Amino acid sequence: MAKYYQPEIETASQEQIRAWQNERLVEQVKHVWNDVPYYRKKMEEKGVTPDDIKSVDDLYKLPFLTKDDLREAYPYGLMGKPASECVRIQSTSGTTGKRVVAFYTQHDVDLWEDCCARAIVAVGGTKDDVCHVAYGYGLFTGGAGLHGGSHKVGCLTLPMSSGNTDRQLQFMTDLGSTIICCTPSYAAYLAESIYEKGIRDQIKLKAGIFGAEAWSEEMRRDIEEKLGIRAYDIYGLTEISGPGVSFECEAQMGMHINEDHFIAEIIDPDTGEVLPEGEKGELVFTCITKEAFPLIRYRTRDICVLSRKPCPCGRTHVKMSKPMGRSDDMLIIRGVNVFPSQIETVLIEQGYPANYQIIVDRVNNSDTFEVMVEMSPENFSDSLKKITEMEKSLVGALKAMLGIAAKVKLVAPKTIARSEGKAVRVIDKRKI
Ligand code: DLL
Repeated sequence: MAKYYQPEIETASQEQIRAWQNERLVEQVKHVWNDVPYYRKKMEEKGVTPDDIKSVDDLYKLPFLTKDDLREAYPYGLMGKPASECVRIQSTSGTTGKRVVAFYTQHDVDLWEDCCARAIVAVGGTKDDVCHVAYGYGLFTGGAGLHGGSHKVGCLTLPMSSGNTDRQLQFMTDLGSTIICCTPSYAAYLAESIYEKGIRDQIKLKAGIFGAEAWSEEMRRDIEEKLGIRAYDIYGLTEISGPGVSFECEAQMGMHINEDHFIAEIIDPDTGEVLPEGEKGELVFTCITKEAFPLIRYRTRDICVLSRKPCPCGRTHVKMSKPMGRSDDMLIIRGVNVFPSQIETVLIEQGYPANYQIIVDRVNNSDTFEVMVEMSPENFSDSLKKITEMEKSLVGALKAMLGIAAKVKLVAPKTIARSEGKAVRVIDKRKI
C-alpha cells in the first residue's frame, strides 16, 4: 500500500479529530490574516483578529466567504501564497457568471490526492485494480483529482477523460477496468451503451465512484443493476479542492468528510446561524490545511444534513447526506418549491432513464413548466396513442410528487443533448 494511506487518521477518536482541528484552525487564521488581505479586511470589518480564534468553538466569529467574494477577488485576490509557489490551477466551467479559479501548491495537490485516494480505498480499491477515470481532464477537478488518488493507491490508472464512448468501452473491455470514475449521468449512459452492444459479460467492473452532480438512490440502484457493480457517491467542489472533500464507504449511507482537512458546519441559509447536528441547512467549509487557496467558512449553497452516528465501516469522520438541492437552484414554479431530484425520482420509479430537461418560462405572467423526458430503449414507442397514454401517466405521477401540474413531452432515446460532463437539467427562461 502506498505511503499516503493512514487508516488511523480516518478512525481517530472525536477528541483527536477536534484537537487536530483546533490546532490547524488557529494556524490557518493567522495565515489568512497575514497573507490574504481580502479576508483580513473582512475580519477587520467584523472586528475579529486571530487572537479571538482559539478553537473550533470560535469559528462562528469569522466572516463567511461566498461565490460573490470569489468573483470580486477574481482572479488572484484570495491567494494565500505567491503564484511562484503554486503549481496548479483548476477551474469550474463557469456557466453562471465568472468562472471560479482555484490555486494549489504542491502540498495542496498532495492533500487533495490523499483525499481522493481515501475515496478509492473506501470502495475497495487496491494496487491490483484498473482505475478507469472518465471524468473530464483539464480545468475541471474531476479527472485530475481521481487520477492523482488512483496513483497514490497504486492502481493501474486509465486516464480516459470524458467522451468518445466507443473508445471508453473498448479500453474497458480490453484492459479490464475494475473501478470506473465518472459522473452518474455518464455512468447511466455507459450502462445503456453496454446493454445495447450486448457486452455486459466482457465488463470486469466492480465499483463506480460517481459525483459532481445530484443523483438519487433510485438512480444508484439502476446503475448498480445495469452494470453489475456497487455505485458510490463522491462529493467536492473546486473552491475547497475538488472531488474527495467527502466520499462514501461500503455502508453507502452518507459521505465521510475528511475532517483532518476541512471543518464542516451547517447553517440556516437565510440567517447564517449555525444549526445543531442533524438539522438540514447549507453546508459551509473551512479549509484548515490548504496553503494557496485557504477559504474560511465558504458557503457551498448545497443543502445537506451532517451526522456523527457511528458508521459500520469504522471511520469516525462526520458524514454528510447527499446534497438535497442547492439553496440557490431550487425552482419556485407557480409558488411551489421544486427540486430537480424529485422529478428524477418519479422518472426512475416509472421506468424512465434519468435523462430529462426541465424547461420553465413565463407567459402572460404565469409560469409554464415542461419536462422533456427520454424514453428508454425498452419502453420506446412510436405509436402516438401509446405516447399520449405514457405522458398522461407521468403527468399524474409528477403532480402527486410536486403538487403542481407539468406538461410532459416524451422523446426518443438519446435525443436530449448529453454533455459527457454534467447534465443540463434546468432551462429557466424566466431569468433570461
Ligand atoms: O463537481 C468536483 C467533483 C468532481 C466532485 C468529481 C465529485 C466528482 P465543481 O464543478 O466545482 O466541482 O462543482 C461543485 O457540484 O457544490 C455540488 O453542488 C455539486 N456536486 C458535487 N458533487 C456532488 C454529489 C465538482 N456527489 C458542485 N452530489 C457542488 C450532488 C454534487 N452534487
